[in-house]
Amino acid sequence: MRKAHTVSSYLIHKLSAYGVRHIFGVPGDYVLGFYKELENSQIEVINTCDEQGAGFAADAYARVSGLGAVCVTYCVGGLKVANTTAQAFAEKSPVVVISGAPGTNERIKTPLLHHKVRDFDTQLKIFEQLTVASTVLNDPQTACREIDRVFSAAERYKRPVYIELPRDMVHYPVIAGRQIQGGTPASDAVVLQEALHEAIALINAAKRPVIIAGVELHRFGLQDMLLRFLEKSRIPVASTILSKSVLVENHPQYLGVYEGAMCRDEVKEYVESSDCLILLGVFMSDVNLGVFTAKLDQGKSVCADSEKVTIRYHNYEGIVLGDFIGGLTKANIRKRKDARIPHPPFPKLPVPMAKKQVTVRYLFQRLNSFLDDNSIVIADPGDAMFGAIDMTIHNATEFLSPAYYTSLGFAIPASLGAQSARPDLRPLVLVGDGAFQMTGMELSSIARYHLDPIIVVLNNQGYGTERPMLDGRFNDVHMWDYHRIPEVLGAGKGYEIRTEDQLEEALQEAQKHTDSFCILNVHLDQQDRSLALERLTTTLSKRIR
Ligand SMILES: Cc1ncc(C[n+]2csc(CCOP(=O)(O)OP(=O)(O)O)c2C)c(N)n1
Ligand SMILES: [Mg+2]
Repeated sequence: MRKAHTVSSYLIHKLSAYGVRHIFGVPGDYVLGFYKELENSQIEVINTCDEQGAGFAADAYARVSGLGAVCVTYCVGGLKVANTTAQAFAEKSPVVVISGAPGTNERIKTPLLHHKVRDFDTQLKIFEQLTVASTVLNDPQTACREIDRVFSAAERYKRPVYIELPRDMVHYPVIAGRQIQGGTPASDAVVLQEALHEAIALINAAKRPVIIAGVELHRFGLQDMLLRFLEKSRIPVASTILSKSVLVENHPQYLGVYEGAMCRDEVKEYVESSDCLILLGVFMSDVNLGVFTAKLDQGKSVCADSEKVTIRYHNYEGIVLGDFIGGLTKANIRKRKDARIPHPPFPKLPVPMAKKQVTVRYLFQRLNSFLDDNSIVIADPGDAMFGAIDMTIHNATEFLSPAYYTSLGFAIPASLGAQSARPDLRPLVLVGDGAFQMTGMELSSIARYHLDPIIVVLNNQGYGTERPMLDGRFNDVHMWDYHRIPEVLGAGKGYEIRTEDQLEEALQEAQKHTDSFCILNVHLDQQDRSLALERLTTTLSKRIR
């Protein structure tokens, strides 16, 4: 006998079956009934101050544990997670967006119900653009099948999905039928053989092949396969900023982050002088490629992602990424012995000096040595992200940053999501003052759920990334006493930092203080910036003027 379900119990059952243990959101009257069902379930509801915070938290949760979920009310809440869902779509992070909605029985004669924008399906139409599958659960006959369908799509494409739940459907009984089988389709065997044949010949003929490991290897669970390929071939490997930490960064074959003109010279030279580039699951996006300063020659490239395989100028369709990498791993690939890996950055930690103002470079050097096996680094776009490029992350998948879509305000709520998913990790959050002012209030949620991230606010008095492009008063932000936020929240520890020795003291205290979050307000010179940002903004400013 199949278990009797209601629409909501089936949806909750499905979330649990996919490993979701926390759901983020803000309730409203159109979704209160479903919140009560959630409260009575195994899934923990994490209330955020604002829906955008919930959306970013769910995105980070998905990146860390495979699937995330956010639950909001109709339009006033739903439209606030449009941006975070867009980011999850762009960066392939599977988030289930559940939105309450007016009941099917309330929609007769189109009354002007609160939160309605234009038509009852306005929000649905928007989310159709932002997700890979969407549904309105307005029919108990099809509800289970619809839920199965959208979850399968999230799993297969690693992208967000949208489920709208009219409030009168929550307790409707449903019959769960046979589950639709999801998963990935098989590769076309002939095309796969042909592509592998061409790729293997190119790789074996090359003198200095290099792998660039992209973020899809993480999203599609192919990191172990990558390690096997590395082990077998001994080919050196770089990551991109979006895929940073796709493999452990102290791996003996790891070169560092490759990002065109933005990365370290040694990595740039090694990659760009290679006679065979093997790009696996890489997003060919502007920031990922150093704003197109990357010099990657297609004529020397084997490029495989979840959509297609391109070898030199030949396209192969219908190949599953895992089958391609698996094929390379099994093939007779020549083992390399002569790769000379550049030294890691930040070899020696400078002694902290009293009265010496903290610079961006010093800050990252010091933070790099602060990391341990339990750290997960979460960086907001801005110099927080660029400065973090050269940090050495100890374990795989322990660096999160929206390096393609680059929405500010990700990092603080992402630490809520990441630490809910992985309580064994302590987030080190790197955030600009501008970004902090967008979603920093989620520190309140972090306090409420007793999490203990360490927040480093890079306080350079405004939108530092934009100043070298085009400056004006519009790049200033109001000065806050970030270190005094714990006074307002009644939780957390704050530190104001201007000099190297103050930074030292604060970090040592923060390391010991695990009862609550710690926030370090690090004053930086307005003109100071990381080397990577210096290079990026010079390139961008040439295009704007
Ligand atoms: C939501 C959002 N709004 C605006 C931007 C455009 N933007 C890119 S960088 C930047 C400045 C960020 O300032 P801050 O967080 O202080 O970091 P900094 O550049 O100073 O390192 C802005 C406004 C964006 N990326 N995301
Ligand atoms: Mg700033």
